[in-house]
Amino acid sequence: MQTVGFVIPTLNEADRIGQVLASIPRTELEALGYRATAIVVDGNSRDGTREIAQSMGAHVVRQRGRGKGRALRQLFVDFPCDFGIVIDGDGTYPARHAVSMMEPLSDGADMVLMARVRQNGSAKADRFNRMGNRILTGTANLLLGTELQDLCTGMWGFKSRVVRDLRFEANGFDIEAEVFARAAKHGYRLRQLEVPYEPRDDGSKLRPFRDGFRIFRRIVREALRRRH
Ligand SMILES: Nc1nc2c(ncn2[C@@H]2O[C@H](COP(=O)(O)OP(=O)(O)OP(=O)(O)O)[C@@H](O)[C@H]2O)c(=O)[nH]1
Ligand SMILES: [Mg+2]
Repeated sequence: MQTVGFVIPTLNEADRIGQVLASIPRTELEALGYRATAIVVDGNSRDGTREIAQSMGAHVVRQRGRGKGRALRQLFVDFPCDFGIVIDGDGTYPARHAVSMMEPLSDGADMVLMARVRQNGSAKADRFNRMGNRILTGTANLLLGTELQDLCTGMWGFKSRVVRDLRFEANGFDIEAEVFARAAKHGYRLRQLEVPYEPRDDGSKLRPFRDGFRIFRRIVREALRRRH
């Protein structure tokens, strides 16, 4: 049986990590021939996130340093499964959609990116992020020659060799921009699917201006790197 590791970054997600872990579609994946494991990579939460994750059978890793990028990179070195699915630990992405990611991943695709489609209109708090994401996605497509639908999605899958081959540097929320840009540049085949998304109304770790700027800077760096 092939293995699929769900990589879940968390920072103080005690209210939500339980629901994310419970919604991993283990049975459906098993029926398709995949054994799922949950790997929570935690940024030193102080609200009991790690304990909850452990009690639900997840493999829990404490990250070194801070930031979502550092957390993911720590797991990518020697990634232990055949496939990986990154999914935020805040319950905003439906883990059950992982099932639909396996067909492209087991076939021609090296990565599958899940583009967010907002449900029930758009919450006010989310409107700003959404606009920022549109601008960043458009900038990336322009500068990198990609056709990305959602540069900052927190749900994406990969064949393990992709994260083993590419050496990433991003420490924070610019990790997705770096991964997608490099994968595209290296000729890896990216498939995009849509996924329903429920924006959170509290507990966000994203600081729109600071993180938006870092993502922008990352896109520019990757674009300049392409010319060498
Ligand atoms: N390990 C780790 N996880 C983090 C860190 N910062 C954020 N996360 C997690 O990364 C995921 C995404 O963070 P969010 O704060 O939801 O950021 P976002 O999804 O871009 O922003 P929202 O639209 O407000 O949800 C969540 O599961 C967080 O708990 C960190 O420093 N370390
Ligand atoms: Mg989120």
